[in-house]
Amino acid sequence: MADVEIISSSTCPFAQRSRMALMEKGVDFTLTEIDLNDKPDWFLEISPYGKVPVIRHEGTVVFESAVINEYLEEVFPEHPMLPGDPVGRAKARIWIDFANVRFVPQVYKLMLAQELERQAMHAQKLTEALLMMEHEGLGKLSDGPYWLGEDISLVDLSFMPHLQRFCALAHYRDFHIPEECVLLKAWLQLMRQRPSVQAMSPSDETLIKNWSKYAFNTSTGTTAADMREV
Ligand SMILES: N[C@@H](CCC(=O)N[C@@H](CS)C(=O)NCC(=O)O)C(=O)O
Repeated sequence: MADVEIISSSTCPFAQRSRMALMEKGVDFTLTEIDLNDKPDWFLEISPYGKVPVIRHEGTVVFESAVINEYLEEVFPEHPMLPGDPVGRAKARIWIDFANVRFVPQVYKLMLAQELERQAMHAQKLTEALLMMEHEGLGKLSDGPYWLGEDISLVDLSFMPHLQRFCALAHYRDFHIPEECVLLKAWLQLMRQRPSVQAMSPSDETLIKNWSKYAFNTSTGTTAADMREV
């Protein structure tokens, strides 16, 4: 029996972050996949937001991908994925927060927006986020090739799954990473080679099909409800 059980759903980008952390850290884990359209009662009892990922470890339940990843980092210190010094960790957390607060929501808002005017507004905000990642993040934090330097970190994991889903943004919204984001594009290529990314890489066709619920604003899930404009 593995130490950690992760409750996931096959195409969830947030669960992908934590599955990647487990793999990158070499932690043995059990994967329990659930159907988000038919959530089991036992899942609803342990997941107050009704969202994956959730992990169970030694009688403790932890949810929220960024919190799970920090928990894993503390409990399994081997293969560290955060810097050892407070300043380095603060910088890492600033960009993890950026991913959660400024980048990811714009991806969903652009997908969910139905009016052209709103799509243009969110496309502009997403472009600004990408340019900031390029120039203030990858351009200044280190010499690469990863966000914090030579080694992969929780920052890389926070951004990767949603960038993988840009095929859906291209398909439904004709949105593309700006040409000037050369560091970002090189980093994306590098990340695509990692076994932890390849282990959970649905085809573009699957991702496009799966995200039609956002593109046509038909999703009844809580993620869409949280991201939708009121
Ligand atoms: N902030 C959460 C977001 C998790 C999330 O939105 N998960 C989605 C699947 S990708 C989910 O479980 N949604 C439930 C639903 O749509 O009903 C995290 O980082 O873990």
